[in-house]
Amino acid sequence: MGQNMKKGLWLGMLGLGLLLTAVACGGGSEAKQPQAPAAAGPVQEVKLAMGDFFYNPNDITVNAGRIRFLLSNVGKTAHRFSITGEGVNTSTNNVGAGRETTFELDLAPGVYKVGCTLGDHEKRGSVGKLTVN
Ligand SMILES: [Cu+2]
Repeated sequence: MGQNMKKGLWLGMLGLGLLLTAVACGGGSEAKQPQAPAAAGPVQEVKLAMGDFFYNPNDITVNAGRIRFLLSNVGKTAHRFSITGEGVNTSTNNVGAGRETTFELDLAPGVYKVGCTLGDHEKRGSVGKLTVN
C-alpha cells in the first residue's frame, strides 16, 4: 500500500465522518425547542404577604414576561391571590392562614388588579395594583 493510497483512504473516512456529523447536527437542531418560544428573560419573582386585610406590597410593577409570585399568608384567615384585567382572570386556590404558595404565569403589558376574592376581603383591603411594563 503506497503512502498516497493510505492518505486517500484516511481523507475518505474523514469526509464520511464530517458528513455523518453534519446529518446528526441537522436532525438535532430540528428536534430542539418544539414548543413556541416562551417569554424571553429570567423569571421575575415578587414576594407578597397576604394579611387581614392587606396585600404587601399593594402596588407592584414588573416587566412583561414570566412572573412568579411568592405568596405567604401572614393572616389568621384564608386568603387568595387573584389577577384580573387585560383579558386575564385567574386565581390561586385558598391559601390557609400561615401557609405559603407560589403562583407563576406570563403577563403582557397592562394594568391589572390583584386581590383576594374570598368574601369581602378586597373591600377590607386585601387588594392591590399590578403594572406590567
Ligand atoms: Cu382574603
